Amino acid sequence: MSTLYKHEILKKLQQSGEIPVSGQQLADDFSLSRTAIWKYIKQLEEEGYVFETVKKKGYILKSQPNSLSPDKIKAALETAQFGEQIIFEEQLPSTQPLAHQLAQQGAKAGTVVICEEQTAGRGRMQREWSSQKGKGIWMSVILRPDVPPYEAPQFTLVAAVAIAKAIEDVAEIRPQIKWPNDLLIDGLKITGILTELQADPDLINALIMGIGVNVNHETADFPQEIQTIATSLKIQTGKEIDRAVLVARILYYLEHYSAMYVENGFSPIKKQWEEYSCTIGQEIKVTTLREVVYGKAVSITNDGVLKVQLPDGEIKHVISADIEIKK
Ligand code: BT5
Repeated sequence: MSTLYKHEILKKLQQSGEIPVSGQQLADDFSLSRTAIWKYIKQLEEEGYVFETVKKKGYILKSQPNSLSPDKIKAALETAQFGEQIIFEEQLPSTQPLAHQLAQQGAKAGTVVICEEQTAGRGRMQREWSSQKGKGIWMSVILRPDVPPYEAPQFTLVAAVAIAKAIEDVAEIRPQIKWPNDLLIDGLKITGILTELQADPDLINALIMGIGVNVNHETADFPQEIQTIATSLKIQTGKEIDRAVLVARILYYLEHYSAMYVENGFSPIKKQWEEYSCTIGQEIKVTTLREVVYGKAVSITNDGVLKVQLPDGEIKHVISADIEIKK
């Protein structure tokens, strides 16, 4: 059976809402037999779609599974290129290595690797990233921006704006960006971003953008050790969020803002970043690979570098670090 027909039948039923669509009508539209249509409907039911059958009238789509199937993501996509290619797995150790491998084999910009569960999800510097089954968005997106490798860290900031906007559209709640790679709601972490690079000395081959969003977790779904620092959209809004719709929205903004960055650099995106930021103006602790310093986050530069004023007045430029906001 063809996934294309399944996808099209689903789209028709989605579009017709509460008006029943008859098996005969679907059969005519797709030049299939009524038995074939019935088989596609059965297949969709096995995937978690629920239909009401109205006698002599046809099918009404009553509910859809909260799954991340490529069919469902694609039905919500509004991009030119991102998400055209979606590799979906029920379970992976992490989406990052597979995306790296596909990028090396020439996968196009906008290719997505996504899964329901990661068994060895990771953060920066090999820290663990907890990725419960069916609860969140665990995905890697391949980008191929035509910029020099030293600009790669700025894509973390670009992605942060893209994800913040998508969350605002879909979940109707406003996250804050904590420089460089966290999104917070109510001071708790909702999203982490991991930007990795495949590059020659002066050319980026691919950026592998790892995105983790906690969506439909209850507090008890998180491992004990992060229950006091992590949160989900469901905890914050009280609503179950359709993950496929959120993925499609993230891809939409990621495509938009990464193109804008390649065209004009970070400065046109900087204002948006600042509007979401909870970092600027705060007293912070900065931990880099070499040292720990305390100071006030004064601004970010047009290149996305954080400027920190130390107690003696010196301004320090921080490219990469962990920061902690002091209350
Ligand atoms: C990050 O690292 O925040 C980047 C996370 C990127 C995850 C995505 S999921 C798809 C792709 N595939 C992967 O394997 N990874 C990417 P970092 O700033 O180092 O933060 C890691 C820290 O966040 C951990 O040490 C925990 O304290 C905390 N943490 C772990 N899991 C979390 C979760 N689900 N929600 C909130 N905080 C979490």
